[in-house]
Amino acid sequence: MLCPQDGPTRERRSLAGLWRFRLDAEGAGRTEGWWRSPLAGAVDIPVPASYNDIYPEATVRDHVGDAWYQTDMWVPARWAGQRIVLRFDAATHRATVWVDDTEVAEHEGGYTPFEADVTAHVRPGAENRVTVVVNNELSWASIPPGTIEERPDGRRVQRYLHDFFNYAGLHRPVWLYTTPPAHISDITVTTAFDDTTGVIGYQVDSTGEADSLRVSLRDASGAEVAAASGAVATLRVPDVHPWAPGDGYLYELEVSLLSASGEVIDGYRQPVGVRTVEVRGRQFLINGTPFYFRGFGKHEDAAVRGKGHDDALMVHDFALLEWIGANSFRTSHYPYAEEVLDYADRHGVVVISETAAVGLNLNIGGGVFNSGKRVSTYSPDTIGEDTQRVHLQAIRELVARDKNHPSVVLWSVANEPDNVQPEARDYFAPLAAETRRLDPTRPVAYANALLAPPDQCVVTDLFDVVLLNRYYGWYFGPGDLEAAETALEAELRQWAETHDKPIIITEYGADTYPGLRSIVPTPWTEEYQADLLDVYHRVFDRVDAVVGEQVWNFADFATTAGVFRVDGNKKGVFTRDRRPKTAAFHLRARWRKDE
Ligand code: GCB
Repeated sequence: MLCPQDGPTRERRSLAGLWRFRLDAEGAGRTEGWWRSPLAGAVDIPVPASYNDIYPEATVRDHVGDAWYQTDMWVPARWAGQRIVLRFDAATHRATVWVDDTEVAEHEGGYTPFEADVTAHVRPGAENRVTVVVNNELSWASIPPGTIEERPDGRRVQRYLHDFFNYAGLHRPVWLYTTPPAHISDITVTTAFDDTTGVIGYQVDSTGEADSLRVSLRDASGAEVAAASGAVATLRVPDVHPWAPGDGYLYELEVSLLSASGEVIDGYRQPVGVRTVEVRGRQFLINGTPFYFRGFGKHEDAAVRGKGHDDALMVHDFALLEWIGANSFRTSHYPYAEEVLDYADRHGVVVISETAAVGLNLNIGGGVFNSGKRVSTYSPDTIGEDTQRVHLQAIRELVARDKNHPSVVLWSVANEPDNVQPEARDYFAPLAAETRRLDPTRPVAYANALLAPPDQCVVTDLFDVVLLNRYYGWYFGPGDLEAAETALEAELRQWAETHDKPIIITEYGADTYPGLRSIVPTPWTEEYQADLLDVYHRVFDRVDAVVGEQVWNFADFATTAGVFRVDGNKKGVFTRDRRPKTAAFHLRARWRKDE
């Protein structure tokens, strides 16, 4: 799916700003037709942002149900004759959109874009009303899943099995943009090497009347290095400059749709990073060279804006990643804004791109395990066919959006699902197969929680890489780092012996209250977090199959209140406002030791 872009044949308008907003806990708006007129009793709401923390009422923060957004947009008169598209980069978790009185789009899934051709519904040279109802309810048929508890006093409370706050709203930019009626609708690029020559395959999909198609590949200085014609072809670039970790070198593929007289009907510029990814035995290779992941699981999370995309925060986070010596991160636990992937592409940061399938596990809630007997996760009334159908669609939309990003080297189809029950295999086999069918160029994995030793997990063989989230010394044996070291090493060796696959530790860490200090090992102190990371690192360095370490978490983040949480999850190496804890300096010393 192509991003909106400005260019000689295309123009885009951001609809960012203050919109009208009204909560609708009773769901009255759909029956009363609130899209038909200016929203009564509306307040201002910023877009993009989560709405939850903008106003100081618990009824806003904890709202469950529909929330209405509305704005008026001017469509330039010069756009007459163009194809006009309304695009939402994200509406969490589902939305219905109207232009004036007409419904133009409906979308399920809170972290991938959707759009509608609104040419027939807008009036160029006039003001048009856009109304969006965003719904934040989680169910067994949503990704992520959840349930709603009806309280005797009439309140509805959202319950979920994941450990981050259920922020909702229009989290990412909203665009109104044009393409010509005949236009380029999709581009798929694959890259390989033939010795030092880059081999770039492309496929262009287009819609409408055009005579031919031309592509030109330019290097970063703008010089043409290869050209071809036709919708599908291969380009060869001698002495190619590869995209590599730490070297975000990008070429640009300019695609032109031509009329019979050679006039450009539509043009699109697609950045291209030439790189390969391969899993060979217990190695993860980028451009044929073993790669070791250093970095974090992150969240899109900040004060006030919640999960709202913010360029200032994004650039700051990347600067902190560089400062600390990280070369990678995982988009835990949902696809991040595409701006983040563009940035990672341009700066050579490696990304594990994850779907929003988190909490598919009734035996664990956000890292905290149920005590006692295991319950059945997979059943017609819980994680079942409906969940799987929505999950498959989430994978399709993720791959469609991220397939051309060189920074993305691995798909993670889920975080910590139940991987022990036999039904897990029936649930995951089609997902792994579909991900590979959609993208044969990248390995596929899921992040595994400590529920099953390698011989009891029923899905590992379906995947290419073992991603492990481990909390020895925290949830298991809190305070006992000696026991943690022994147990971690024993388990990692068992994984390495049972499966001939690379292992990335995608989570390890400890909640840490900034400023709490202690001489003796004491959970929640800054020293304990730093010591725990040091212990894990000693073990990683002793086990060859470990090809990566991603600390949980980059920064403290908001989550559901509970006795395990002090004003959010505090496993950040940085605080929520991005100040370093002691552990940050330990990581920097390790990750930048060769500089
Ligand atoms: C996990 C989850 C993550 C939690 C983390 C924790 O295993 O994957 O979402 O936030 O543990 O801190 O408990």
